[in-house]
Amino acid sequence: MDKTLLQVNGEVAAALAEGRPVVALESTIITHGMPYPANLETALGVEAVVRESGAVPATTALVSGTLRVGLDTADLEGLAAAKDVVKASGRDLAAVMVRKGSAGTTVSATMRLAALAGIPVFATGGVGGVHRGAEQTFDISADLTELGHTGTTVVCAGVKSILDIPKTLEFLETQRVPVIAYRSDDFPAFFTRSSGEKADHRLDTPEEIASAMLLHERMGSGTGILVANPIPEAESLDPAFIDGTIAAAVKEADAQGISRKELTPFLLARINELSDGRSLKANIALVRNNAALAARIAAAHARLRRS
Ligand code: PSU
Ligand code: MN
Repeated sequence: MDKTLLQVNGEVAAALAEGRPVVALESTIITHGMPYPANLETALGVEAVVRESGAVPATTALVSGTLRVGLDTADLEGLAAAKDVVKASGRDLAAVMVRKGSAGTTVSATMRLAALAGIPVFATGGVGGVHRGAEQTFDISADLTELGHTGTTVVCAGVKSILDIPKTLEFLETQRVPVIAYRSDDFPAFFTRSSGEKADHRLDTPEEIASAMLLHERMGSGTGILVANPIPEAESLDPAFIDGTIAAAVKEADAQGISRKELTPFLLARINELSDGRSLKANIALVRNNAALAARIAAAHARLRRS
């Protein structure tokens, strides 16, 4: 791993050097996950939540060929408004860098950059997973294999039922990735607090999660940890309503032959449209909720590492 590939901003570099808590944030949610200007407002709002909760935000992206960790407002505005930006998973970074392109980093790419920078905790909305129909298409997100290779703790709100949730959980088991639900027995389904599947583990405090991170690392496990933080009750959507919306979007994608890396952005955009913005509102609330928990986990982790 070559840290010199990264351009880390001053605030993040200082926090890391002093052992203070930092939370990595992805940028595909900005470039491909939400419409403008909600994407920009969310990106700025999530950084503010991380600060209020006691950590330094480190949004990652590829900007004009440079791997960046910690962005300023102008960078975020540029990414939010850009139309020609790539969606980059970890494997895409090198080729885009060579042609000095810009990209939003997915969960897998952000884990790579966080690991390079030495940031143990990362907050997002939902991770990618095993798509419905994967037995035919083989469409399994690189987020899951990266979780099997990189020791970053990823705080999410579970996965959307655009995915096959039982298969996603099976794949995470195969990849040796612990799945820990926060204050819940069930694995959440992004817009709703339960997917109907049990989570493997439940922990109820940021300190317990930070302790589990340190133990996992001390055993040389070599894999990430997926922390599943259910959407707050008041913001969650009616399961029948959102399931119907997702099913309609998946059907449209099938009919239009949308596949590969276009599939997730297509589904996210269609669900936003078909739900009259209700899914977007829930999405914003849960990302903020995850950012707050990630900051508290990062703070506990920094304290425990010092002691
Ligand atoms: N799921 C969401 N919102 C998102 C994504 C997934 O609810 O913005 C983005 C994340 O960046 C994730 C990526 O890493 O999509 C996964 O894409 P794919 O399914 O093509 O691997
Ligand atoms: Mn895919």
